[in-house]
Amino acid sequence: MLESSYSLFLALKKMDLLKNSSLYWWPNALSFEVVVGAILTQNTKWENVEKSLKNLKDSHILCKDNTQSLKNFSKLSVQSLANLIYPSGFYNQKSSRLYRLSLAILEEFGNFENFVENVSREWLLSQKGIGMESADSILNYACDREVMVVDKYTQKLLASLGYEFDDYEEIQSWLERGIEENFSQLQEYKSLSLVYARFHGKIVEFSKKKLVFNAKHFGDF
Ligand code: EA1
Repeated sequence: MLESSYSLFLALKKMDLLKNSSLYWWPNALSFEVVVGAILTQNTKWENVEKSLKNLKDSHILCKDNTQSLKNFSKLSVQSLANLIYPSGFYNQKSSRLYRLSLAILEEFGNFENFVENVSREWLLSQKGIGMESADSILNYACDREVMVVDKYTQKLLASLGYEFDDYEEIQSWLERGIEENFSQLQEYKSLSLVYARFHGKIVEFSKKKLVFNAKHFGDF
């Protein structure tokens, strides 16, 4: 058994899994694109999400101005949005969710910057089609909050290491606690939120490469 999630973080860190990624791992972190990606990636592979995001950018619905993007989404017909996000599946459902979410963000927060500053996990979870993984992805990667995302890869990896957890939030607390308690040893990172962002990214990249741990990986701690 691992000492804590910090041991897992250090073992993953040595593998240099994010060498081709941006700082926060999630492409275009801290933008509205993350909100869109968090919905689109539900029940599908990231590679399919990238195709939908490209369609949205090519048609200028998703642009550099986050609040303009929000307005574009809230003015689009659900049918034309569905056509653009066809590659990532469940397009009618996701189109409706994205349309309603964009409208709700504009109504509640007025613009993207105010959303980033003031949105809560509870508000996100009360929106149709946003579960804990989507909410936490938005909080960490779009809003730079100190929240660690838990996904299927994370659950499988911890199970393979002999951990049994009752639910999502128990896994999340365990992951966050080990990092928080050792954050003083992670001075090269400018913030706790950045460590969580990269930690989750490392877990996803490790899992996608179908790598496995052996005793050697943890031997140094
Ligand atoms: N997988 C590879 C992902 C990625 N960037 N790169 C991913 N899955 C969910 N993601 C979000 C962002």
